[in-house]
Amino acid sequence: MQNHHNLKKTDKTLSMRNATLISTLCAFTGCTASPTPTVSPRITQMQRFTAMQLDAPTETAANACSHPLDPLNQQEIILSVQLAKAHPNIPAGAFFPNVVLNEPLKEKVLAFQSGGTFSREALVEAYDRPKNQLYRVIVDLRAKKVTAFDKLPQPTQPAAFLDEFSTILPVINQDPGWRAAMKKRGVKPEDVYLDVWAGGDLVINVDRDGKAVPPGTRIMRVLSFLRGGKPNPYDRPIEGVVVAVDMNRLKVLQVTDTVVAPVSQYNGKDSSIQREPLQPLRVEQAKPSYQLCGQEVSWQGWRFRFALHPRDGLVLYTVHHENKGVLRPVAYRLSLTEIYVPYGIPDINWVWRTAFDVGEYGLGRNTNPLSPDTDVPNNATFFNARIADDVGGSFVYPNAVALYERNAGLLWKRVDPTSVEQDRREARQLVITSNTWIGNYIYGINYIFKMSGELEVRVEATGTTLNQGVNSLKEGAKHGHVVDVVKSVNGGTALVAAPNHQHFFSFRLDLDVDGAANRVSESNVNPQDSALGNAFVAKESLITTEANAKRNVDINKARNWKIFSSDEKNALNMPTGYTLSLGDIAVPYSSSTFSARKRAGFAEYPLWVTQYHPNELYATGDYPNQGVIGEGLPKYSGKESLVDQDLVFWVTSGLTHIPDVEQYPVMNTESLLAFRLLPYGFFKHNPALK
Ligand SMILES: [Cu+2]
Repeated sequence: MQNHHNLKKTDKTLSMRNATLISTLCAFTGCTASPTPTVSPRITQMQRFTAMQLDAPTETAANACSHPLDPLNQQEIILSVQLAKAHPNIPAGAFFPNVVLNEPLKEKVLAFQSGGTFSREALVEAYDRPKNQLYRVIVDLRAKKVTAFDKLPQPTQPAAFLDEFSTILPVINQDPGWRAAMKKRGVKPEDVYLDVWAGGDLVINVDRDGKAVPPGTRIMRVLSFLRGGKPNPYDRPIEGVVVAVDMNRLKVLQVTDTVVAPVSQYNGKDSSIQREPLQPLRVEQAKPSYQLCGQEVSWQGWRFRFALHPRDGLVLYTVHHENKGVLRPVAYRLSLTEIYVPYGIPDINWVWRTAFDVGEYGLGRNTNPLSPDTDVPNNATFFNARIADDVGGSFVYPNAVALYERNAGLLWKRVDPTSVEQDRREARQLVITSNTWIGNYIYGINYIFKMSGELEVRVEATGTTLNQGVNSLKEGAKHGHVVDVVKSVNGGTALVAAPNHQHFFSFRLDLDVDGAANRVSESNVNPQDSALGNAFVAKESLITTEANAKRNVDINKARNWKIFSSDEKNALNMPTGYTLSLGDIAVPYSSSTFSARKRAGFAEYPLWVTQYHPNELYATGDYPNQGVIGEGLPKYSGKESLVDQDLVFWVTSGLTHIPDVEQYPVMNTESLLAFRLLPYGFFKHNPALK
């Protein structure tokens, strides 16, 4: 009976930082019952959703459109985990936090001919929770066997996985320390939303009972917000309480109980009170101008593939420009490899809040469905995507990726002065986009193809600021801004502040401009001495090695970078090229000795260039969750030559976020320009002309 009672109470606190998706999935499935905490609620709903037999796009595509880079289908995911499970060293009960296509070697992909045969391999990560042991397994899905098996050095950690977000909840809910901390703040435990995070950098050596904590113990940390039957709990922080949980033994290590600040009882609903209604604005398009073949898109000379990767989210592959039947490569693979979000409050409850959203959670695993007329225009085509769960199955995200054309104003206009003839063209753009829901934030990634031969990439951030409860305006203004003064749960006044923080978005651009062999120059514009005083020149300097390829922007020199083909020349006998132009950037403001900053070494420079190596995929390394300093890009960048090599460009776009009242109670979308790739002698003439 007692057990049953606890179960019901726990049920009410069900919640998780990492994108429950339950509400959105329920919108599709019509489910109404609250999930119970004895199983992962997310998986339960996912399985129900999968039962609808939605197909991911490649699973319905004709064979002629199949390709070696297609994501794993349902049967392949099942087989991958079965093969890994059958390995004698994988213990029963292991979780599978990551099951993904093991991408074939670039040479093999580029040699692939439509309709031909190709290999299929999967990377399977298996995690033994009680032993804190991670395995990395490669399986050959054609030969049905394990081809590589690695027991990774302890304590290498996988990303947070689905089971953890539900398993952790009763551990906290039944904890006397946490319950006492809630009571002290006038909050009933059953009224709390628990927000589950990866552990961060704050190590715990001794638990609250004085017992030593084994080094490398897997930790998750949990924040509390007042739910109280109201929407949007992030507007109602319960300050001063953080629970750290040992995820290997599933027990509380520590409950910090420091600042007591009045808890807001704001109703969270103001965002439904809008200005006067907008009149409908519909896009009429009988059929799109693009063609689809499986995961391949062709439009206005552009041709590329896409996939929703469990970790990287939306990935573009084999980006080409086609003219008169000739396909010319521009990029092999474009992805977002990390999002680093450090908060700036020097407090024990905040210092560990340094999210590494790609490596700790995964973008594809937390995809948020897109909706016509709000996320994207109503003329969009939507794609479902299949992602593995952590126990050997999979689920399909509805509307995971959207593709649409939009009117972008004027492409060109000119007037012939002799005839006064007007010559003008519409600028059309093709956008492919996906959203990720990680806790209080939703991120959008947008690849925007233009008729000018330009590819622009933008990142969007929206959701709710990660709010702080404070005791005075002065306290709230120390490292952020107070955004609201409201009634507290105790009948007094509660102050809610939004703290300063930063977002760093690390993109990996495997560019192949007219082939893999490329060179890169930095272009700097300088005034030039001349008798008439009007001269200035752009000087291009070859970047020869990785050691010289950690670069910064310089607005005084109109600095950008030119990527040239080593082999191809244009009609004027100049190497064909593309310009890389950076957009919104940020510099880290935490101390240079701050451990999370050291693990986010990529953020020290907005551009790095390295020589291509197939396994160098992530700016913070393969395993950044509770990871070590020096992994990832700082390790990839050594002394290798960058001349006439296959080059990889690492671009970090950033947002230094000093929030204010306009971002409360909900943040309007902030759209960052991450970077632009612009043709530079690549075409014969204006590429909008055939
Ligand atoms: Cu922000």
